[in-house]
Amino acid sequence: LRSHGSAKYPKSLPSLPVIGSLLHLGNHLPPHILFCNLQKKYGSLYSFMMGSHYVVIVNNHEDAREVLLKKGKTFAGRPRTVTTDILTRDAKDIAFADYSPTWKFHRKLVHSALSMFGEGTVAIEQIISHEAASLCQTLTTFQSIPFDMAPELTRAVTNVVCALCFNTRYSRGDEEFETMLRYSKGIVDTVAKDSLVDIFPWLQIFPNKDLNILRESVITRDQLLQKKLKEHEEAFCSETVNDLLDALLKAKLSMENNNSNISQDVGLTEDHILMTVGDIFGAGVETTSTVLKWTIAYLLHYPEVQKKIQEEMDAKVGLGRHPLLSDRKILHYLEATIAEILRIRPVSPLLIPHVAMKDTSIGEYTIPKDARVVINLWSMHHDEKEWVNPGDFNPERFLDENGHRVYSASQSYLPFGAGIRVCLGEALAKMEIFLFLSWILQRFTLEVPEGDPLPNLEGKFGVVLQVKPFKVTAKLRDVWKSVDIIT
Ligand code: HEM
Ligand code: PLO
Repeated sequence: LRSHGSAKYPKSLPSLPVIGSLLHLGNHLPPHILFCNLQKKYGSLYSFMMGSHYVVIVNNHEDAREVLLKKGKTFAGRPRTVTTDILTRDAKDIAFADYSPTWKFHRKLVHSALSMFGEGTVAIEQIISHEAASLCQTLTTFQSIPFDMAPELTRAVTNVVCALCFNTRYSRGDEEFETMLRYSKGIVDTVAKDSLVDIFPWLQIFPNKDLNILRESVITRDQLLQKKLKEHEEAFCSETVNDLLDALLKAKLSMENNNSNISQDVGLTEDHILMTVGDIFGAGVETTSTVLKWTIAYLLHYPEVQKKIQEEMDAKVGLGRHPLLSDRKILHYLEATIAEILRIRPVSPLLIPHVAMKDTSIGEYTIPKDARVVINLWSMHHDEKEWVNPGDFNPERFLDENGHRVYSASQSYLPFGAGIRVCLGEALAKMEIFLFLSWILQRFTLEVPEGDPLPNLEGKFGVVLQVKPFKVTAKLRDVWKSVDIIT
């Protein structure tokens, strides 16, 4: 980079070959941890060139807030990458689309559809509770037999987002659900590796194999989405909008009927509708199920935390009724545990990369247009200046001396991002996580199967930070054995 007069750029790592070797010396550390460690040498804001891209890594909350909030619009761009282009038909979705009128329009449509069918209504509480009841039923059939809870958790979460997007649900053993599990794993294992990944070069060791898996997975996903679209078009009635897909179709049709070209201008094409629903469906499934898996993994490591959650529930909810969303106000310890999980194992430790849309600055440093800006949430959530023993799992850090939930335990905490690119599903995700966990823990105690190791808490980096598979036993709690109020 040329330096203009007094312009001061973030400290730059020496050069690509050196970074390459650094990454290798790092013994293949996952990028969020490597970028956190590099602060020791380069400070909390630093940059490097990766191929032709200038990349800035932000590791502290002051700078992150400037990027996401104070200068949110300036940094609202997204980079184009090989893998996300395959996933989204060249960024015709929301999450990987650059800042544009089309992106804005779709984000708004989805936002209002989600509040119409979900967040704002009692309907969503019923949908989630129904799935939670069905999940508990399944856990009962596994009574004390060690099993992998992941597919059942995923099915419960999928059914909630299925209800919102498509007005359908999957039963156990449904073939379409099994197909979805398979293609989604294929996508999670391969997408955003390459360009998060012009950034992470060692991943280029297997791009071809990965690209093939990604392409095949995307083809299968597209067939599923196409089928849903066809069914919705056939049954469409503009009077009864049942789900997100109906809402998108309605917007498209009403624009076409006004025989304007607006639908082309704002990009309300079939591709856009499919990719937008694909985003919400994909995000809805992979994020929430990941948080539930992390929570269970931690509860197995910290049985005393599980016990405290149960004691609080016994005292405040009891056995005579189901947990309700309104209990979020009184189940402080459970809410604190969820907050702590989102801190210690953020779903998206590097967010999605942002792009500077014009020449700008972060703090005293000049940032040129087109710079890719990676917010390292991991560093923020593990900052020793902001958290006491950040490596320790400790829900109490989100409670005050009266045991009440504190809302901003630290400024250095943004599990859903912030600003104009903030997560669209935050409210939905929080409702689901709370209800599923409270239903499960009201009735069951989760334990490590005898002779099995504790779950690995390291995490596998990808488009979401995944837990490695592990088994549990779900034992019906003694207090329940004599109770039959809830079936
Ligand atoms: C974006 C976190 C659940 C939909 C994001 C971002 C984060 C995030 C960190 C990126 C923000 C940025 O790049 O600045 C989470 C967490 C979740 C969760 C921790 C669960 C606990 C969901 C759910 C949905 C969803 C359930 C769908 C209903 C989206 C979408 C975006 C997004 C569409 C892209 C927004 C944009 O680029 O304009 N999420 N998310 N998320 N999330 Fe979530
Ligand atoms: C998950 C796998 C799906 O098959 C496709 C998909 C769509 C949207 C992505 C999601 C995946 C992963 C999590 C993402 C989400 C958009 C926003 C969310 C990246 C790849 C987060 C946490 O940022």
